[in-house]
Amino acid sequence: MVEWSDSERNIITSIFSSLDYDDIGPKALCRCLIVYPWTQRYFGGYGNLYNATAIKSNPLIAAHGVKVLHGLDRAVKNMDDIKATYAELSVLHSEKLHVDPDNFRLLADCLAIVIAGKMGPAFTSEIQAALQKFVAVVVNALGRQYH
Ligand code: HEG
Repeated sequence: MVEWSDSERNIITSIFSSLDYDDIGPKALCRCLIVYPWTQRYFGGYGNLYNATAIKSNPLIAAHGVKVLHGLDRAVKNMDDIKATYAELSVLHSEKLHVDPDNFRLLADCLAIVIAGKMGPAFTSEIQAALQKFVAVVVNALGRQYH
C-alpha cells in the first residue's frame, strides 16, 4: 500500500486540476510515439504515422491522448487504491491489446516532460518527485495483471 503525504496529495491534485487535457494528452502521446517509434505498433489502425508531423496532426492519436489522460484522472481520484482502480485496464492492455508493459513507463516519462515544459520554473524538484512517484504507482498498477 502506497503512502501519500498531504503535500504529495496536494501537488498531484493541483497539477491535474490545472492541466489542459486536450493539450497535454495529445502532446504526451505524440512525444512517446516519436521518441520511441516502436510504440507505434499498437496504433496500426490509426492511419498516417509516417513521421513526426503526421503523428502530431493525426486526430485519432490526439483523441487517444486525451483518453489516456482521462484514464489517469481516475488514479488521481483514487490515490489510495490505484491498483484496484486499474485492474480492468491492466487486463485490457495485457490480454487484449498486448501492450509491452515497459511502454507504460515510456509514456509516463513523456507525460512528465510535457508537464515540465508547460510549468517551466514552477516545476520544482519537489513537484517532480511527487509526479514521478504518482506515475510510478500508475505504471506498476497497469503492469499488475501481466503474467
Ligand atoms: Mg492505453 C486504450 C489508458 C498506456 C495503447 N488506454 C486505453 C484506454 C485507456 C488507456 C483509458 C481506453 C480503454 C477502453 O477503451 O476501455 N493507456 C492508458 C494509460 C496509460 C496507457 C492511463 C499509461 C499511462 N496505452 C498505453 C501505452 C500504449 C497504449 C504505453 C502503447 C504504447 N491503449 C493503447 C491502445 C488502446 C488503449 C492501443 C486501444 C485504443 C483503441 O481502442 O483505439
